[in-house]
Amino acid sequence: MDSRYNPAEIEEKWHKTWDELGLNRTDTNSAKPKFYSLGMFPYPSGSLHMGHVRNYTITDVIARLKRMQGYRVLHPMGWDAFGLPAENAAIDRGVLPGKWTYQNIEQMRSQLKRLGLFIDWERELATCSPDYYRWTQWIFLQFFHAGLAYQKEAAVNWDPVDQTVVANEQVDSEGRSWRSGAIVERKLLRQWFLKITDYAEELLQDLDKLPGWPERVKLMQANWIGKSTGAYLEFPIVDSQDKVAVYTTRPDTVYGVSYVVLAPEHPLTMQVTTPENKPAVAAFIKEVANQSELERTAEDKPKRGMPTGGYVINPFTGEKVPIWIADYVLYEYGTGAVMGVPAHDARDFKFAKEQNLPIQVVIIPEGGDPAAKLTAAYTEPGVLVNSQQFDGMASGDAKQAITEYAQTQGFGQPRVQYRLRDWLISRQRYWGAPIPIIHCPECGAVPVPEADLPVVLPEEVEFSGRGGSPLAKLADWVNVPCPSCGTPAKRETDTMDTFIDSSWYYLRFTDAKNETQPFAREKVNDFMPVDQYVGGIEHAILHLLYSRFFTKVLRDRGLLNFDEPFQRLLTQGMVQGLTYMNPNKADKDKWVPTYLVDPKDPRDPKTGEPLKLVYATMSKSKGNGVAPEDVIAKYGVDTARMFILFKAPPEKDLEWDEADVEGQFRFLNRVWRLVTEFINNPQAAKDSHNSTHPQSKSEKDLRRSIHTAIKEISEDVEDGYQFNTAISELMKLSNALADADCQNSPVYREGIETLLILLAPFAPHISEELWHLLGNQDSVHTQNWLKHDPAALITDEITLVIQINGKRRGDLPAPASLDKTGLEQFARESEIAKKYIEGKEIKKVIVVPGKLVNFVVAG
Ligand code: ANZ
Ligand code: ZN
Repeated sequence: MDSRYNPAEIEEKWHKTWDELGLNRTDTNSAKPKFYSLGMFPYPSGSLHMGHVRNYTITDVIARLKRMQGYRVLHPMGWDAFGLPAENAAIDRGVLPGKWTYQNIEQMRSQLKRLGLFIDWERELATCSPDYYRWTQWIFLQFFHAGLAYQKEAAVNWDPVDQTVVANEQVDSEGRSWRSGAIVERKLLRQWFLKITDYAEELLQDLDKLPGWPERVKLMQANWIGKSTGAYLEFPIVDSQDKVAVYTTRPDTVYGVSYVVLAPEHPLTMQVTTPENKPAVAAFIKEVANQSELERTAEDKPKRGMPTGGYVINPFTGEKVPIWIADYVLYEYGTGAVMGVPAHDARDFKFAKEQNLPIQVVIIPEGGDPAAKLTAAYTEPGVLVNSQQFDGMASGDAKQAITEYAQTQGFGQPRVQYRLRDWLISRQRYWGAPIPIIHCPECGAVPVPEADLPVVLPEEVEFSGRGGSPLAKLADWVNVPCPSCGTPAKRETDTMDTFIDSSWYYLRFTDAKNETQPFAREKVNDFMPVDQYVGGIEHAILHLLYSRFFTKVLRDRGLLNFDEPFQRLLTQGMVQGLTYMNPNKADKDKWVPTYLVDPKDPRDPKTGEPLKLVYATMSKSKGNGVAPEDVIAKYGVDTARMFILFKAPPEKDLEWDEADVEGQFRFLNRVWRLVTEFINNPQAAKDSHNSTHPQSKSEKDLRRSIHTAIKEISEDVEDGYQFNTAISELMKLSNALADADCQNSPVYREGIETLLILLAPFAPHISEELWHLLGNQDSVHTQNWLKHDPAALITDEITLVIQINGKRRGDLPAPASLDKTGLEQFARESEIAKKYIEGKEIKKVIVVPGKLVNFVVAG
């Protein structure tokens, strides 16, 4: 028999056979429990990178394992195929977005197929295909009918380079768009929103139903939702019927209000401004309108503002308080107005100092001096002073008492506030799902009738360059009669945020071919929720929050019957490669692509400065990527998988290291040799039936190793997918086989078979090939996962420690069968004991069975 391991040959062969046998298809035998293993679907950029390979290797191992453990497994794949890069390609290269996208899908599909993953390709979907986005549009209409999709004039983040709106969450901490990297501007536009705020409380509460999610992801979601509790208080405007409503988390400080501040965009701003202040206020409003939210709220920036000349009355004191406007008050949060309490809020303190506004202390530390001068805001809890009937009360109690008082007096009430905003979903872009709405001059926004879905995205369009949606220029497409009254009307030309497409794709996989509904209720309820979801931490907030929101809305529409889409979540670490870094530079500028550097004398090609070699997340710009196809060509898929799984636990970053890749290749070669030598041994046992009665010490030892491996690996994969330690156990088992002295025994055959079954989910091709070389007709992947035999783990030898007067003098192997008396006798006769007790009086012997014998001697 050929003793050479040739991965390329066997991998291709088994892909074909598995396909023919349909092993990768979803088992629909409903007698089995279900398991849904899902990796976050990729954007079809055109080439598979190592992060993808890691992601889908993890879900594949889980899928294969669960399958062997008796589950019917759903492990699908699709394409998150709408989005801006396709449009940019159209602009830059003149290729139609649809064509570009489908070509990329072709290419990535064949790269994925080369990995031999057990993916049910019959359920493949692409979000840009009309048979998918038809249902995206249908779901949008569900939101619309539920009153959860609405239009509103909004100050939006405008990306001046890509000429599109980006959501708040798509702007980074420096105020840059995640798309183009340009600093975003503010612009007023009529936009579509989804009312995710209606679900804020449930999205927060239900995090408790997700014990299988990483704590840090749940914390990020909770912070994003940002629940706070406080009070809503109304300050009547002097000489007006109107009131300024504020939201405060510190009603206990209301006697310390020095001023109230309106957001410049607040509708009352111009009304309260006195004529002489109007020009300055109007100019200020205009200026602020161009700033991003981040600029306005940055901690380190001076707070800018000005008086309006108007006043309110503090309803608690009856005092007149000036109304200001300032950039740090955001129109979209709370009521868009705040009460300024400089003594107890850091931001107000700064502002009052800068603007020379009075500072009135109303909370002091227990036993503190009410007259002491503040050098900074006192923001800790304390005792109330200068607060009339509330003086002397603890600030915590005062929050409630003051809110209750306001409520009985009719100028306030308790209020819960969330930082979460409604989700802005309209994009002035082409390559997305058209929003299925027709704007009629008579009826307003009219939904496209369900029978007319999908609203097809015209494929042949002209890209004249960036700026505006090409859809708006297609008169034939835009102009349609109103579905309700027949008046000439216009289609909505905005398309949906691509996060909408990915908010429900996991549902579609349960019934991907359905032509009459997005999914059948019984199918979605059968396979959902996803049992194990795997993807990058970059999706910790948005994608996961949106998906949870969609699930809850669809549940409330009666389309499905579960509360949460993803039972367990694994956020995989990044794949890192070695790259050069200039330690004198910051951020993006510090990376120098490896291909520009002479490894013998690594220097910055621009400045000549010496460079450091470090691990960093693989990326094109750093030039430190390792192409999956190169690794596969050199070592095969199984080695790539083994390396990825062995090098780091799935949630940790993984440092690509060629030497370790080779190490795994050598291991697989060892397995190959071990099994082929066994096959070539004419005396080898023909079956392993009698292996349960090992006779010789070698047989017993080997059998213990076999069942230890089964036990340990089963625990490792159950317990947080510790694939790295599982692979260590496989290595131990292969060593035990190599060292065993019973090649002809049925136990040895049991060992070989066990090794292949346990290896199968990790290195599926080599284990299948060897399984067949062993003479098996069926697939190793249809074998049942193994259960360990507890009897095999029992050792018949213990290590006995000998003590003299409690002091350890040595140890020796002893038969496990000995009882207390037998052990004492055995210990007395040992060389160690003889040496120490000869000629001495033994006063007492203490025996701990299985462990030690202690001789207490005199003298
Ligand atoms: C008076 C006060 C006194 C406040 C004090 C704090 C300390 P969270 O916890 O994030 O909900 N605030 C309210 N609406 C605002 C807006 N639209 N723009 C900017 N700031 C706003 O924060 C609530 C607190 O943030 C509120 O409580 C308010 O200031 C401010 F010693 O009211 B506070
Ligand atoms: Zn109409």
